[in-house]
Amino acid sequence: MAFTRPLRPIPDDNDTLRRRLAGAELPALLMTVAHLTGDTSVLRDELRAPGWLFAPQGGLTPVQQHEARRLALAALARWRDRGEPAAPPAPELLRAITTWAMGSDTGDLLPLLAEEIALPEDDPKAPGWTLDELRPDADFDVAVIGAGFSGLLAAHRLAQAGVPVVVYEKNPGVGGTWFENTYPGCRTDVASHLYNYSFAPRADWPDHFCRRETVLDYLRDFAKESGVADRIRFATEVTALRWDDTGRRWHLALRGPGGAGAATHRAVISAVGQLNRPLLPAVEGIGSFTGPAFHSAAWDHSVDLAAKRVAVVGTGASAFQLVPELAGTAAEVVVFQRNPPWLRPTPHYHEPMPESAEWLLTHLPYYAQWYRFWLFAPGLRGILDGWIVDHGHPPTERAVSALNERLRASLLAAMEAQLTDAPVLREAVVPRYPVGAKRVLRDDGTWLATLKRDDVRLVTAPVDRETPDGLVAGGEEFAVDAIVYATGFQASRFLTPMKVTGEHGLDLHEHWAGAPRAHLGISVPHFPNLFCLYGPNTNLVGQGGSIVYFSECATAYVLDAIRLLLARGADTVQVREDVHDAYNAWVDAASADRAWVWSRAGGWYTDGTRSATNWPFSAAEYWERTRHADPDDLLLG
Ligand code: N01
Repeated sequence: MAFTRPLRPIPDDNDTLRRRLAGAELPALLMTVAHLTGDTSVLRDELRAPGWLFAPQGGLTPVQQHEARRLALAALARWRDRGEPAAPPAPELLRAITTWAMGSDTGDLLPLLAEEIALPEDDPKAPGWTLDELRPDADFDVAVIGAGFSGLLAAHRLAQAGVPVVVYEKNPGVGGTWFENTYPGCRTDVASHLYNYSFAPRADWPDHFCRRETVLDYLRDFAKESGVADRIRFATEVTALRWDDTGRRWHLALRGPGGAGAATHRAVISAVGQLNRPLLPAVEGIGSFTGPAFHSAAWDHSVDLAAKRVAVVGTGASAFQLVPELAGTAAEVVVFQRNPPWLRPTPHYHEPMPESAEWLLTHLPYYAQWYRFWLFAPGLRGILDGWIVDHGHPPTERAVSALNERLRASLLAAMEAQLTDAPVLREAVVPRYPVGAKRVLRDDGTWLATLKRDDVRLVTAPVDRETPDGLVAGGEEFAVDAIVYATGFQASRFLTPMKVTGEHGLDLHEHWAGAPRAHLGISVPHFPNLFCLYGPNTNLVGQGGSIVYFSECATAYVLDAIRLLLARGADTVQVREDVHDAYNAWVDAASADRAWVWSRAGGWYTDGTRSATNWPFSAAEYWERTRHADPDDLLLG
């Protein structure tokens, strides 16, 4: 991996170029060609992808693909022969290209899109200031808690600004959730080329959706190459944070290799994640099983599951990946399902990247940016609309709007096509809740094929209790040799189990009283100089971008708030209470009209009355709100 890599020239002879283009994602290639040549005539209506990302090549037919390749090759060869340099697209060209791709005018999105198409070395979200420039004598430093995607990013940005930073990481290595989740089959379900920092892309992701080991390698490489690794105190858990009203700094209680410790810092960024603390179900008798039993996020690799009878509780994203890996190795897998997942067709989910993809990403100027845009942009428009409740529809547990009904029909058709030979299974696996109420999982046929196997049994009765021999569900006992609880995380219990005490001894968790809220998911009134990444209401549900993108946005905001503090000679910064309250009223009102809060299906997106986890708007909305810290929203002291 390299942060930025100089592009290499494209070949002189057209036969070689033609071969290299074979692995191109054609919508992205056409956009690249239009950009480089300035000639948008290649962006023909008949070559516009009919739907976003439901299939490779945007679902273009072989005939369309042939024509797109032919046009692209001819235009690229002419551009190469003219020897023209590659430059960022002018706004009108950017608008024309993205409007073609998205099927509606992108005039309102241009500043965001310009950032997306920027080269990694331009890194538009990097802080444009340094501590030395603003306040060279400032006694200011930051503690970052957690060295996952968000924590490494925050530490890197602070280092870029010359702000002293220490990262506390409870594990012996970087990666956060990617360090901890070692279950078989663990991989991303966001496209690999989007699942990296915008300014540190990787051209050589081996798979469309990378395995956990590859993601972890990326984060390790990033920590090393950026120098952030040297700032991390590994195996050191922050157990408590206490704000000192007089000294105006945070006191941290630590538990590390040498036992208990303490540290003080001017500011703290919590980057502990939402999906960090495993959740075991509240079933009677849990702990009484005499064989091995463990959570999917705490996989016990000392247990050999070959030829064993294994129970897996849950059918969320983790179970969806690990059950197919166990099937065929274990003697039998018994899957306990409460709510089945909706499945989104992704035929290339387990496939490697095409052979020449890396070549294109490293040779063809701006192809990497347009490819990323193609992966990123679908949710900028449209997808969110599918989750919004239309009270006039009227909403039901089948669908919450006419658009939601259409989404349901298309996902259902794809599932039914796999279930023509399994009518009994069909009854069990078609969800009885609206699409979007839970995470929609990426499907290439593996899941339902696994459930059809003779050595896999699906149990839909509720788990009543754990016994010394196995699990009882619907009154029947299932004797097994091992139990895997793929039952998710305590997502809404933000910043636990840390004890966080703010101004005048205010306890954060008592203050929240089970309903965590923060301004932009970042700041809580009365907790000065404390910032959260991936905090309350920042989980993105298919509306474009990725959670890495959200971390980049939130981190840009945090750095800007710190800039204000330094530039104005202040010691503290915190959000105004009225701003925080108005913001959260706006979020809660919108959330109430999203499929995940409206539906009774439950799960980690909701507590039954509201959502503490999900962002109910578009990614563009979050980008807009986090571009700058508005001094009018803040109290500087
Ligand atoms: O957890 P989950 P997860 N009896 O909470 C069931 C990310 N992720 O670890 O739906 C029976 O989604 C529960 O049933 P129900 C991703 O954001 C990403 O799978 O509540 N079942 C559900 O089926 C994801 O959303 C990847 O009715 C019980 C399951 O357990 C998030 O992590 C991979 C039960 C829990 O599903 C969490 O996913 C993995 C009980 N008593 C995870 N209690 C990628 O691909 C709970 N369940 C990147």
